[in-house]
This record gives sequence, structure tokens and C-alpha cells, in this order.
Amino acid sequence: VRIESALRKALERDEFVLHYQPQVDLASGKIVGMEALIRWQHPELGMVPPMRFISVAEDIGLIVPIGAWVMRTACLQNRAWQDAGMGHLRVAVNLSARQFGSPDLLDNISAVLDESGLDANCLEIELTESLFMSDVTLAVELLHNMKAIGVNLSIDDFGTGYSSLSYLSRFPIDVLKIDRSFVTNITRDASDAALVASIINLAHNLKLSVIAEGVETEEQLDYLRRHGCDEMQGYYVSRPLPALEFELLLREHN
Ligand code: G
Ligand code: G
Ligand code: NA
Ligand code: MN
Repeated sequence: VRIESALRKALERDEFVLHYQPQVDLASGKIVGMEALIRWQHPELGMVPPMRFISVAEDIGLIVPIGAWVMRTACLQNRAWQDAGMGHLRVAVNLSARQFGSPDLLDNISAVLDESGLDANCLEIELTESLFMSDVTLAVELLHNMKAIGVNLSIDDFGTGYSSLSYLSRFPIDVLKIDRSFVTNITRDASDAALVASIINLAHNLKLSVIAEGVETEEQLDYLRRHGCDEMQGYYVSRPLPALEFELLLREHN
């Protein structure tokens, strides 16, 4: 109960922050984008991780304004980095189910792109397979409307959901994000290794780009590179960082 009432005040008190985790292109070795991940800095509770408040925010109807804050902040930050000469970076934001169903979503994306002046192709929206399950026809329409704005669409945690593969050819998706649980064991477990190689092939056969999440070791990176994975994200390069630290990493790395 305490967390709920505190959460209701968190936006107006400006207690949320975004951390950014780099996404590296395996061919060039450069940071080409970043995933924005929300944190809540409560004056007494301390740093509250998203696992502890995102589902609460969904339940009490706060995820739509919080999600709008995330998208706006991420786009403004990306535009500021681009203006500072950091390159044509892409920022990815996570979308929750409630946001996906919200009537304001498309207008909100357009408004935030207008306000920030960010190219639509520098924004990526991360969706999970569960978002598509309740109404596939509606989901297909929404995704096409999002694509019409020009943003990139990715499927987060790919491989862990229950949906059939048929949606992949029906939905205008750009990127598959291979779930961390498969990547963790690629150098130890032959079936996870085979799964990851298969997901990379599947993505490429469908003309999608593929990014591996949760890469922590050189050996995992070697495997992904040998199998033609396009990009990687994980502690091997960096954990998610506050904006200032991310900017330092960018300057040093790229
Ligand atoms: O950053 P961390 O590993 O603690 O994130 C844990 C979970 O919280 C991840 O599943 C991530 O997708 C989710 N998450 C992080 N930021 C956001 C956000 O802005 N919106 C939503 N809906 N989920 C987020
Ligand atoms: O569900 P989603 O993929 O959006 O969540 C990303 C989560 O994974 C964040 O909480 C982030 O902190 C975490 N994460 C990112 N890279 C790594 C990694 O290399 N190892 C582990 N264990 N977690 C990671
Ligand atoms: Na994500
Ligand atoms: Mn993920």
C-alpha cells in the first residue's frame, strides 16, 4: 500500500530516472543504440528496481503516464546526444501491455518525436509476445500504424513467450531480441546454442535484424559473431548506466 501511494506522487516529484544500456554492432564494434531502463529513486525506499513497481503501476493505472514520461525522456536525451555529436543513435523503450492498448499511444509517439525533433527511425519500441495474444487483428493494425510513423519495432525476450511463429511474418517487426536465458548457456548447453543459431537464421530469413541480450563473456560474444548475430547488449560491454556515465562510455568507446 505504501508503495502505491508513493508511486502516485513519483512523477510529479520527478523521482524517476532512466539508465541506458549500450547496444553494440558486432561488425563495427561501435555502440549504435541503447535500451532505456527506468529506475525509481525514492527518498526513503532508495533505488527501487522496475521489477518492484512496473506491475504495481500497471495495476493502479499509472503505467500509461509513466510510459509516456519514459518515451519523452528517452527521445529528448537521444536528441541531445545527437546534437552533441554522438552519432545517429537509436534508443529503445519498453512498452507494457496497458500502453499497447492505450488510445493515446500513437498520438503520444508522434508528439514526442515532434517535440524532440528526433528522427522516427532513432526510436525503437520493444514489445513482448504477450502483447499480441489477446487480439491479434487489433495488434496487427496497431503495429502497422506504429510503423507508419516510422519507428522501429522489436520483440523483447524472444523465445520465452507462448505465441506461435506465424505472427512473425504477419507483423511488421524489425528486430528480434534473443532472450538472455538462451544466451547465458550458449557455451555450455548444446541445445541453447542450437536455439540461438536457429533464431539468428530465422530472423535473417525473415529479413529481420537480431540482437542478443545478456552477453557477459567473450566466449558468448565469439559464438554470436560466428553465427552472424547483428548486435549485442549485456554486461560484457556495460550494465545499464545513468545518462552522464553512458555519455562518457560513448565518448570513450566510439
Ligand atoms: O533494468 P532491469 O534489468 O532491472 O529491468 C527489469 C525489467 O523491467 C525488464 O523486464 C524491463 O523490460 C522492465 N523495464 C525497465 N524499464 C521499463 C520501462 O520503462 N517500461 C516498462 N514497461 N518496463 C520496463
Ligand atoms: O526484460 P528486459 O530485456 O527488458 O530486461 C533487461 C534486463 O536485463 C535489465 O534488468 C538489465 O539490467 C538486465 N541485463 C542486461 N544485461 C544483462 C547481463 O548481461 N546479465 C544479466 N544478468 N542481466 C542483464
Ligand atoms: Na527490454
Ligand atoms: Mn529482454
